[in-house]
Amino acid sequence: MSVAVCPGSFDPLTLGHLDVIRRASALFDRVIVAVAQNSAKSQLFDAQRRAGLARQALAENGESPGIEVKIVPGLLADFCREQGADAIVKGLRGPADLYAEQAMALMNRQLSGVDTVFVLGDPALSHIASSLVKDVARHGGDVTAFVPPVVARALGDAS
Ligand code: COD
Repeated sequence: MSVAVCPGSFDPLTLGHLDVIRRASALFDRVIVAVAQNSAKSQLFDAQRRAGLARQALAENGESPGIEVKIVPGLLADFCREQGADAIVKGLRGPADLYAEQAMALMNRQLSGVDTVFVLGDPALSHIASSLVKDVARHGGDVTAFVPPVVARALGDAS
């Protein structure tokens, strides 16, 4: 059985993330959506809440039973080894994403031996980023076109 780890901050999960998870699920038998900490970013929702929202969004969306959500307690490379991952799957919105992802992919491969597979996201969703969505919500804007309904409600409550 092939296992992919789909990592991110998911603060919060967006339709862009869901697209990448769906693409990973078409390529691998099992997909672990790995909710991790990006030390360069401050988080709106804590890890438990981010994972809970991701689980609810996947259920709401009728996603496959081969997809599960787990929290990464530390290093992604350690998590991948523990989970027996065959690959890490990341989404690319454009060249800027590749620039940022290249160093992480090489680091993770050296630490764990696990390669990163990149999928190009849907161009119709390439402008969607958690940080932008949070900013729109913070200023009272409508985020329903960018995130699953459960996330839109959570952002509304947090604003
Ligand atoms: N379309 C396509 N892809 C998208 C879209 C979109 N609209 N939005 C996001 N994505 C992709 C991103 O390019 C990324 O690949 C993935 O979805 C997750 O995005 P984010 O923003 O939720 O997550 P990041 O980039 O903050 O995640 C970074 C990690 C948390 C994975 C990283 O910091 C990490 O591995 N942390 C754990 C500690 C660790 O191991 N550190 C060392 C890393 S080498």
